[in-house]
Amino acid sequence: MLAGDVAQVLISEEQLKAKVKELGTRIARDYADKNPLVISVLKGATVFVADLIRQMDIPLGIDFIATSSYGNSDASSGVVRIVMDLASSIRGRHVLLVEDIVDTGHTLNYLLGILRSREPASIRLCVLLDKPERREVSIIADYVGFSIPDYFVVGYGLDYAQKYRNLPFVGVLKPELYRLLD
Ligand code: PRP
Ligand code: 7HP
Repeated sequence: MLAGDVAQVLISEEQLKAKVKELGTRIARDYADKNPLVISVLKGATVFVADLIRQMDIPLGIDFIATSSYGNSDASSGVVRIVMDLASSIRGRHVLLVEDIVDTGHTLNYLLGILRSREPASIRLCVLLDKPERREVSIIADYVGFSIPDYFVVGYGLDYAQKYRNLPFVGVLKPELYRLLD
């Protein structure tokens, strides 16, 4: 079983559910009359955003953008690429950018730069997980689910070598499973 590869559950399914509800309620209150465009960063944020928008009882749109920097390893290459762009214009829209995790900060620094240059009415950032100890560029999210220690985590959308995204909790793998695969 997949869950058998996990050494420690860091954030349980129940904790995730409660936090997503709290965040969704807060964000919905802040964006009540703004018809925000919720932009999710593929692939990691998909599970989080799917749950988050269902806790936001307001009109909103969704779009997706895909970046890549980690390849199949547990270390960022530091070079961020857009591998799939948005389908719609964000000019004049109130944008909420949703990410699964901010680690070194390179992905969000790059993305925020690109999105700001497209002249949205506003842009705010919501991250499920924040690893402040690992930061190389300053990123301060407007909405944060959990601040976590410097562990490479999997589950609830987060992968290691494209695996484990479908675990319903956030956990740490058994140490012998972390290897560079490419
Ligand atoms: C992961 C994660 C963030 C980024 C965070 O994406 O989803 O986008 O790394 O790391 P950083 O703050 O050090 O830049 P990844 O490139 O692994 O793609 P994925 O979302 O498809 O897993
Ligand atoms: C990227 C990433 N992907 C999965 N788990 C982590 O802890 C990560 N940090 N940065």
